[in-house]
Amino acid sequence: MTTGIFIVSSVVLVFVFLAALPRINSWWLNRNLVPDQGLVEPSAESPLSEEREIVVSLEELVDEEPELGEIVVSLEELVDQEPQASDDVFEQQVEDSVNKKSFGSRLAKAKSAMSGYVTSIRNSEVNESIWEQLEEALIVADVGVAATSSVLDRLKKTAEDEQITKGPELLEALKVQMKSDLDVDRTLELNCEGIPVWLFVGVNGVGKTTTIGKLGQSLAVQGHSVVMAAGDTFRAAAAEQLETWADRCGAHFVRGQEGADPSSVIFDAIISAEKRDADVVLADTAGRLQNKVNLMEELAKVRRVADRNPGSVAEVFLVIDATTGQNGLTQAREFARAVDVTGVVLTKLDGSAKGGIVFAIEKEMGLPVKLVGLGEGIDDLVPFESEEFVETLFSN
Ligand SMILES: Nc1nc2c(ncn2[C@@H]2O[C@H](COP(=O)(O)OP(=O)(O)OP(=O)(O)O)[C@@H](O)[C@H]2O)c(=O)[nH]1
Ligand SMILES: [Mg+2]
Repeated sequence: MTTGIFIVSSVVLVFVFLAALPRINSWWLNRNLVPDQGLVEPSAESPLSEEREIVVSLEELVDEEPELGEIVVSLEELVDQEPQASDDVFEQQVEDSVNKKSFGSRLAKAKSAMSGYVTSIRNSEVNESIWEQLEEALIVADVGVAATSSVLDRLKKTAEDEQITKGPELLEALKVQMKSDLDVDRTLELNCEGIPVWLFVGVNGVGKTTTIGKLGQSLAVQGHSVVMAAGDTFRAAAAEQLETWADRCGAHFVRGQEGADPSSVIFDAIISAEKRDADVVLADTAGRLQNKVNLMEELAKVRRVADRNPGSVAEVFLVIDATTGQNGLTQAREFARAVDVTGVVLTKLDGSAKGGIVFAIEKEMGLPVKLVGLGEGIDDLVPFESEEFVETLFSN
């Protein structure tokens, strides 16, 4: 009998010991984690001490199993709610920033280039020196020699006809004249037979891909479905850059192999747009120098192919970096010759650009500046506002 009790107690003790073994083991591990292994004593902030905390808190979690269920539920709730919340916040951010970042308020450099002259002209009578100051101001603002002399010739005639004698009146007359010069149609064309294609062309690094990304976002916000075509097949990274933008704004994305014919990639995108009944194809192209004849011919081919049924080239945007100043005019001439440009996107007007290039492009090339890039963010693309632009240039 006694022997029986002894055997049963021994068996129970062995079971209790086995059951407690994992806990004893982890207690032993925690106790000996650092010093016994000859490692450096962890400081309060060291990753090792974090590791110990993680071990402990994981064990606590496992001990308190029911709470795990609560965590899973709350994660599920989060996942359910997240898209709704972030979509709303995102759209609100886009709206806010478009309202906040008014065109004029971002033209700091353009304004500061002119402001000294404007103050001086405002305090002058109309005489020989005021004309010299005006000429200098317009050149400094990047209006260009030819456009400046055309602006001043006409202003001199107005000053004579209207007998303007004071600086402030002369400035008002100049503003009226410039606003009227810039009063052109800047509509972005989406109505055409077939799938509208907007091509983006320009020299390297001017902001073509970024502009497509920003534009894709604003078109998406307006409810348009967009297909983006990675027509820059020179580098795989170029397609990846565009794909990132497509993901951000929910556009469908079409790419080809590195080195593929850009025309065929863009044509594939048009077919894909037709299948999914999309509103527009935004087609990227590789940056190229305007004096490389074969590359300009390739661009002409891209345009021809994109214009084939079911596609219809509705816009060819020449993207120009405003900080390159008058060089932008040379680019405009060559690209217009090759691909029949319909409008200009002037980027980086937030940087050191003075903005006067707008007059040169519009007066000398007859090309409307339709969009303006005012930063690298997704909402930093705005329609060109000629009235506000002129007011900002001549404010002080
Ligand atoms: N500050 C500023 N930076 C811009 C603007 N637009 C584009 N950028 C920047 O200019 C750089 C070049 O932009 P991309 O869009 O890669 O230019 P790209 O014309 O596609 O260049 P390639 O494909 O190499 O010819 C990037 O760092 C952009 O973030 C703008 O309006 N303002
Ligand atoms: Mg690019």
